[in-house]
Amino acid sequence: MTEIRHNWTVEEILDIYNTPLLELIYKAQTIHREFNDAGEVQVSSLLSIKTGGCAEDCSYCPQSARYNTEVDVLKLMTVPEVMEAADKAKDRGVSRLCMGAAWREVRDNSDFDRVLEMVKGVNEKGLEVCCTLGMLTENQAQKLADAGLYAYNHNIDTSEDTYKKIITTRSYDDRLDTIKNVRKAKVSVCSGGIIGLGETTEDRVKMLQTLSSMEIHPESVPINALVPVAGTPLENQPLVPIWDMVRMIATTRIVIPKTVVRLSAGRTEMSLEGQALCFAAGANSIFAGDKLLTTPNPDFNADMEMFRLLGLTPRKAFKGETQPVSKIKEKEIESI
Ligand code: SAM
Ligand code: DTB
Ligand code: SF4
Repeated sequence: MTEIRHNWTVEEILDIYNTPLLELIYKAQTIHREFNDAGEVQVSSLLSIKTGGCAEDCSYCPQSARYNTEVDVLKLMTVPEVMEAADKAKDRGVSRLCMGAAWREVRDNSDFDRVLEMVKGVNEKGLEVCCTLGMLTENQAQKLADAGLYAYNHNIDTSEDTYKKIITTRSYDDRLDTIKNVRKAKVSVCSGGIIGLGETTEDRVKMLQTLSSMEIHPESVPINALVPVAGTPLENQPLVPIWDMVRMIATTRIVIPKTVVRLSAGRTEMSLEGQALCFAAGANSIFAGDKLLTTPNPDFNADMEMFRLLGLTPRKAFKGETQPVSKIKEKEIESI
């Protein structure tokens, strides 16, 4: 039985990342099978409920108000609009709806009240509800939990050092504080990052070291390949080689064995064979639907055909990612 560790060192993780590729995939797949059902893939749908005009300066993001991109600034969607999108996602057999807002942080105003209504409505439809709304206080996290929020996405993106170069309007600690607030509210944590920002292998490994050293591992870890968007400071970044994506996914699987590893942004640039290698390396989730937040994603039917080819099946909602959050011992929460 492989032990779940919270004390991985950067050196150990670096050694894993640099293992000969086929051996790395074998190790990751072996660990994946020990902890998870390797034939099952969790499918989430993304919905941008508040698009563009964000106050932050994240260098990768087309939604920052500071960059001249083609993203239109839109107001917060209405509750009926969101309910319609949720019905569509449910009809497609998606188990989770992730609602994203281009906000620096949540404010206690009528927009937040509306988001709480959205969370309640989507939850009542039997879908797992996820939100990604920027920074949260403990109280806001609790309100979301009370409304029926299942998971909160808040990425740490890269290493602390590189974070400072990519974003100047908030700190790594701000990110970690929000994750703690989400934990305290007993909401499932989704936190990962982006590769292809110009970071080194060591930065990638340091990000995984931070995630794996959390007292309770994130229940899901999205690994995004940068989608370089015209108008952003990172528009000319070269595309991430598929081999880096495979290594990153395999390493995540090995150091955080029970988590749902999400093969996230960047799939439109990946071949089916490349994605198959990512699943072999332990990825067990995707975002499906023709759009991510503002950039394209593979066609939904093409993804279902990929599942058929690879013999993968979408996971049902509420199957329990790792440990149901409600069962996390009070003691563990208090010690965070
Ligand atoms: N504003 C909230 C926040 O920053 O947490 C939520 C939305 S934000 C768009 C969610 C995540 O999308 C970011 O943390 C980042 O990891 C990812 N992301 C944004 N732009 C991206 C891009 N061009 N390529 C890949 N991932 C991207
Ligand atoms: C995550 O890690 N990736 C998703 C989701 N969490 C919110 C977002 C990817 C965004 C890609 C750029 C865009 O479409 O705007
Ligand atoms: Fe705003 Fe989130 Fe984009 Fe940063 S990543 S600019 S916080 S929407």
